[in-house]
Amino acid sequence: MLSWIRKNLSPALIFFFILVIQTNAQQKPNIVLIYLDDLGYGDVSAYGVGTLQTPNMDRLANGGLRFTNGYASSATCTPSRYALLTGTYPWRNQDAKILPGTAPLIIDTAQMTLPKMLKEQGYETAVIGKWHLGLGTGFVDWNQEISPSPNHVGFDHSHILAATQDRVPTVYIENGRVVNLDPKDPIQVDYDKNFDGEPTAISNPELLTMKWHHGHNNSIVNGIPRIGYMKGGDSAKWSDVDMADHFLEKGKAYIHEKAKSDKPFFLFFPMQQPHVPRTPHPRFEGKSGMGPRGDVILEADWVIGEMLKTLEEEGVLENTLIIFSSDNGPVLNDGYYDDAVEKLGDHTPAGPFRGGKYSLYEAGTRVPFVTYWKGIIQHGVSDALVTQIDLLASLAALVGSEEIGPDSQNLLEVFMGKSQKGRDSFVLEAYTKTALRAGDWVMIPPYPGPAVEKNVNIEMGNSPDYQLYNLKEDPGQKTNLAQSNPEKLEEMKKKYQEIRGD
Ligand code: NG6
Ligand code: CA
Repeated sequence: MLSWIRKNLSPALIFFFILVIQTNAQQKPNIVLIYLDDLGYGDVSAYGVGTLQTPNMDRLANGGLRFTNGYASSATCTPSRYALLTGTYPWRNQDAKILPGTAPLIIDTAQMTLPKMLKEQGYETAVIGKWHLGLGTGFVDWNQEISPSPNHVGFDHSHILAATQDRVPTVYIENGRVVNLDPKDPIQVDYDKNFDGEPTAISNPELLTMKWHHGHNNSIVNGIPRIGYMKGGDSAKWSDVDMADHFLEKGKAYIHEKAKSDKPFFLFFPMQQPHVPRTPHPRFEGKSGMGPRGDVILEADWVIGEMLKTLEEEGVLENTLIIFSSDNGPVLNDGYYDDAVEKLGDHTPAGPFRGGKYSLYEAGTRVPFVTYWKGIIQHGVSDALVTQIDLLASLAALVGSEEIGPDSQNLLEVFMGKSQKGRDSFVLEAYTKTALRAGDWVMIPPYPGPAVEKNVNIEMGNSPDYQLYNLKEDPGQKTNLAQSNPEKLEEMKKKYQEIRGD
């Protein structure tokens, strides 16, 4: 046989065959991206700052690589998700801001995305959870197939909530179709005006089981007042307290099915906790002693544990890279009276950082960030500067693609724990304002607006003056060095302008 091969095939051809055999043998890992909503740096006990205990998040953080300088691109949801999936700074896209439930899809269907890149490399792809990147192209008819949807930007399968748990429509959408919709009770959604005769939090406060604090006084669903007006679609409405179980069941079913496939899979699992309204299943009610915010974090932690168990049961945990992070920093009162402030106790959701969700200060964007791959990534802590924007180029490098995305950097070696050399710099975004992190420094340009957003009680980072902080010496951003270190300030201003290009 061997001599036949030598006689009849050229050495080049033999080399080619060996290569083909080798490439097939190197199986690409599954990738599971667990992405929480408003979870703070200090909400994960492995980060060692808060008092809430999150054993399953810790299992990832302590068994994998825990980043202390890991950033969401933004201090709010939509822009962070946009950057994560496209590898593009969200401030390059004016539409990448908190979207209503009726907003059109803000990812161009021609644009490269993380799931598209993985699909090109042989992956099966799915998103199960919160979307909040818009749907359709303009007016959406929720009673027909909604297009474009996640299925048009790289996901083979999608089972989502359109925007946020506090925004209508309060229904699940699978592959562009509202689930359990009765055609005789069509859904209508409007963000400007109510439908005649429909109760709202203002007209019928007696129907409320949760009180609104600011915003959130439009349609009432399951006793909870929402943002936006909705009529019809009763049979399709989700149950808030069952949402965690619902997405878990869908996530588990996906893993069970795809673990048997010979293709690798990518599961984007964006969870709704601890975003408002915080509606823990009764199993978790009162469990944290911190009110619903703490309870839903424990619920999310349990869900993550169940997802890990499912990967183990299927025997694929060793061949699965898990990435765990959050879309922005923490907020306590985000529009409902739910005891988040009153029952916080000693817990510190923002960790050692200043600000929170919506803020240019660190707690807005510095989030829990973990890479975990059993048997491959050695456990440890990395202080390298990494951002979610870098996942596109880095995962591309992992699976043999050359896609990079405009602003994404290939930090694969860093994510795998083989290098400590992260990014040099990064322009973070908060509520359409931006600031520069470079090395140990951060520079926040002057912005008008209140220093503290009263409703949420968060320092926004607005100031008439330039702000400059050395985060290594002063992680809490207490001492503004703009006056005392003018050279550094100039250097940072220059770099910021270079990146922003304006
Ligand atoms: C704000 C909401 C807040 C939350 C946020 C989006 C009000 C007053 N506040 O406009 O409750 O829904 O949008 O959060 O309506 S995010 O995490 O999806 O960006
Ligand atoms: Ca969020």
